[in-house]
Amino acid sequence: MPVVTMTEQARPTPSGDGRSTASRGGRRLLAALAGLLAAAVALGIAELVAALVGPASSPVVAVGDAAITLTPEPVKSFAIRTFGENDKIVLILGTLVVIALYALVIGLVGLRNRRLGVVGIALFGLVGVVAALTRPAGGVLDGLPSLVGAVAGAFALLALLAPLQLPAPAGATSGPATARDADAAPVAVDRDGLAGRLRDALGAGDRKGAGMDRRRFFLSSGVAVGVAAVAGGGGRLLQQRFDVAGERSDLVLPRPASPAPALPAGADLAADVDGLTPLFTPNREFYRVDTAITVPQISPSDYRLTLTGMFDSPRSYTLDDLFGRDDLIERDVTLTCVSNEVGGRLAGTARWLGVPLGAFLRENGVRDGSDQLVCTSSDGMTIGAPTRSALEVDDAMLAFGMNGEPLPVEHGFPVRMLIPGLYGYVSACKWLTRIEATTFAAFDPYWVERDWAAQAPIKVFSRIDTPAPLRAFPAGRRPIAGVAWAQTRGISRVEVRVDDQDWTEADLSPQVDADLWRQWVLPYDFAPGRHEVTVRATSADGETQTEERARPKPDGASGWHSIQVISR
Ligand SMILES: Nc1nc2c(c(=O)[nH]1)N[C@H]1C(S)=C(S)[C@@H](COP(=O)(O)O)O[C@H]1N2
Ligand SMILES: [Mo]
Repeated sequence: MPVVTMTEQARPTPSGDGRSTASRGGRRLLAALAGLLAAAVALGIAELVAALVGPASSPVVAVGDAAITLTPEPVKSFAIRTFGENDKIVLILGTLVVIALYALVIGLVGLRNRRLGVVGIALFGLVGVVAALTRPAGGVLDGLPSLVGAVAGAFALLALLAPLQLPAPAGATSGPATARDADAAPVAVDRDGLAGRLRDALGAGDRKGAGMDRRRFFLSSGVAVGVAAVAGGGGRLLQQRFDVAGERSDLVLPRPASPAPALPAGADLAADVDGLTPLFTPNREFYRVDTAITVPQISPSDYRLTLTGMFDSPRSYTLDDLFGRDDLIERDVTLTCVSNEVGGRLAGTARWLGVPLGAFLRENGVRDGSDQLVCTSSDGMTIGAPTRSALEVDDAMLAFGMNGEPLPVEHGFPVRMLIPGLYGYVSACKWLTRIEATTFAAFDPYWVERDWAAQAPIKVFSRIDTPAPLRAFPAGRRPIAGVAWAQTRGISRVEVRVDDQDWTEADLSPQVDADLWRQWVLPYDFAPGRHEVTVRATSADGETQTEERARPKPDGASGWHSIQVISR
């Protein structure tokens, strides 16, 4: 890099106050850092206050929540498709990056005009407050973390910028020690390079000091980092007091009056076929789709399920009320997401335990005029299910058990709805706290407002799990295998086509229940080369999966799953 050695006298700087452009660059760099640290302090303090109010009131969470609500639907589906389970982590990271960029700018603005810098922080706080207050489940207190955080951030910004302010130009040299030798020569100045600015900012290679108090700046920075880390880390830790994991694991599930039918021998073909999806999905591996950045934490003892709207005799239920019923059912059901693409993995099967939904609704006197049940979760999500399906679909339930455990918190603890045959977004409301009997005409729930279909029965679907596409394997005999589903109807046939040969029927796992997917396997002799493998399923009521491709929006993807494989 070009380093020019010279004296101040030899070459006066253009900034008439006798200071080099490089030192100005250095100050800017430190000012930007000041902005960043002020934001860190603001966020850290906000996390601490959120530990009093509740995790969802944290500005990062609230702003992320708002971003999810405001994000155009295509972007949202793209995020679900691309990042899957990690969509929320990506969102939080994105939010933090935006905040960081904004904070850098605030630091620079604050260097020129402190008042404007403070206004910038105030705006930042305002966004957090508004985001927290406008959450569907938001209360007045939810604005507090952003408010207090912003005040702390403003103080931090002022404290950090103070050492960067230049002393008054003429003769006011009573300033900081580092400015003492302001006229010393020679100095090494790399006028424009970033490295030079950095060096200048850090005080290396420039003994001149540029009239700012670096030592004080770095001291204040250290304090800011400490405050941000302790408040933020402590806040996060303290927020765990809202966690209900402990209470969840203390719960003892009641026994069902009607247990799940026994599985036939050899029910799970995955035992013999590598790479085939197991019949039951372990809870930890069960796909998760929701808009909740912080998972709602509902204490079992606080839980209430309220019924409103078109009921003759609506009651409100505690968890004990639900657990204590004598008509509990246990059923094996496959749940799937409307966002699932052809070949996608947004589906899972579990053994669910809960209250039979039809009986439950009838005993509360659901009226004939209601054709939609609007289910509301504790975080304000609304999911609208057809009243008729809720009443008539066998095995529809208010579920509180999943594979022998209380529902995992991510999957709706303590109670969710489940209606086999409907995609999750029109049936499977998690963290369910209210059911309103109403009509489709009267209310559009969350996803319908975003142009997804109001009614969405699951489409006949089949997927190839193995062999994996485009990963070469030795030529010869190996199974082609996967799963197929058509909940409430069941699967009666799965056919596989390799290249342009005829369709061949695959073996199916034993029929367990129409609400359950079926595994399919077809052993096949692969000649060396590249092959195209395609699958299609037929439901027990005779509908063969359509070849016609449709995107997930508005009512679920369709089309045959087809992959390229290579054998050598
Ligand atoms: N409260 C709430 N319930 C919800 C959702 C949500 O975002 N919030 N998403 C729905 C969707 S789109 C699906 S596919 C299922 C997914 O359930 P899972 O996460 O347990 O697999 O939950 C449904 N229930
Ligand atoms: Mo979904």
